[in-house]
Amino acid sequence: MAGGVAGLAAELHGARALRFGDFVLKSGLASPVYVDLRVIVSHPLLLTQVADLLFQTAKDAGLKFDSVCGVPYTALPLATIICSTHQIPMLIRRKEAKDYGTKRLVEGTINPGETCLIIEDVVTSGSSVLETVEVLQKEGIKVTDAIVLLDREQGGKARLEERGIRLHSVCTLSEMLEILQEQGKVAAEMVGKVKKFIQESVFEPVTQNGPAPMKRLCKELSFSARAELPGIHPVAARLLTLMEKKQTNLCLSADVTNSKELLQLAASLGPSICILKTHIDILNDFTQEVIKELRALADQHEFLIFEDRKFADIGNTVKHQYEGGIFKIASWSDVVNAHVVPGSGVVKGLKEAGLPLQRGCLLIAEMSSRGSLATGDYTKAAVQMAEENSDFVFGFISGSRVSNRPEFLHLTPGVQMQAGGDNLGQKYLSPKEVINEKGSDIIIVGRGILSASDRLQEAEKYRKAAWESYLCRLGVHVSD
Ligand code: 5BU
Repeated sequence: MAGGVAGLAAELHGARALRFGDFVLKSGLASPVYVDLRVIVSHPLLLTQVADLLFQTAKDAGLKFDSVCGVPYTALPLATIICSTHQIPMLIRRKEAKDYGTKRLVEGTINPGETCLIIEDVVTSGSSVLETVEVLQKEGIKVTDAIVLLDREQGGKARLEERGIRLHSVCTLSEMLEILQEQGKVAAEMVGKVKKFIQESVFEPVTQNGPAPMKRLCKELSFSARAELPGIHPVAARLLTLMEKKQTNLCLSADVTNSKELLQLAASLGPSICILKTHIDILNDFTQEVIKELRALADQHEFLIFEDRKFADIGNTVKHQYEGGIFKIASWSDVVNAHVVPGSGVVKGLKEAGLPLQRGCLLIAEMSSRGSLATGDYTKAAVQMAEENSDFVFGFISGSRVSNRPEFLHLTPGVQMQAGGDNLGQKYLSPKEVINEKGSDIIIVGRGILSASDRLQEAEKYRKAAWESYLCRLGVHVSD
């Protein structure tokens, strides 16, 4: 096996599946190493070599299994080669259930009680393997072992073991490093840097009960530290500071149609929230007087007002819509948001009206609704537009952390204590999933709070859940 791994290390390095330098990972971590095994699909010999090594590792471990399932997507072709070469039935896990049609999450013949072996290309925290394991287990399939090509040694093995899954790796990142150093492909200094990085960025469970949220043993900045960042947008700084002071990262989506109810909500829930989000055009009895009172409550209880207007027209039109009309949004709303579909003109138009008033803007990078088209390259374009307009844009509406820059805030709608959705396309995640797993900063909650009999008590539940998830993310232990 050692010879195989040495050859493999050189091949992977040659194919740029392993790169060394300065990278920023999806999690926001700066990393001296970048592992992208997706590229191996362009190197058929290497692909076969990897598949052989994975199968050999399973054989060496004496594993018995009835089927093989690759974690989507890179491990899919690897599982295919293994299954085809050794005549083993394969299972395919769908990443998303189809919105229509059969709604199957696993393709292939499912025989409950049979054992399936998981194949993965690289494991960091173990989350992707766990997701696949959970889907298979729900179908009644036994999963006890997973084979991975490269273990990044950042806590995945231990986390999987906690959940009853043994992880067997063809190679660890440290072993790979040592081989590449011996082969003269990576300098000793870089090897040291990467080893230090591995040690400092281990994912570890931080609570004793239930599925453990992960703490990143790396620099995840606190809200108050982010408020002090050089060049931070003034609205972001104000928001981050009041969040830390009031210990809340809850935004109330005050979707009510009566102004008295809106003001009552602002008065009673004000101390629990960092932002009150309005849809001012759903009020049946709007007057500028309501706005005056709402502003006074915002100042009294120290929360920001965010008119969720979702501007989406050419710059000239949105500027009028923002500062004029009946609502005169720019005159009272600290924050507004915009779709990026018109291109950067939308931000430029809003900026002309908003900058002189020291307002801030969030770009809609992703939406919580089923079938949203704001994904992939569209989301990336939103991030780029924010970066290019950071004098006015200070963050995103998104389902997860879409930018690694700590000066940008992420606000996530579609949050309720129980996952699920409504019958008009809304999808819900829990506060913990949004803050801890998706890396967002602020949860936006509407009906989760508004439909409760005691709205204040419910708001406090959401505030605590989101705040504790934030503390978890920082690595602070939370005790009841
Ligand atoms: P809910 O009652 O918690 O489902 O309300 C969510 C609010 O957030 C509601 O006002 C929506 O208009 C708003 N929203 C959303 O749900 N999803 C999105 O992607 C965006 C806004 Br952008």
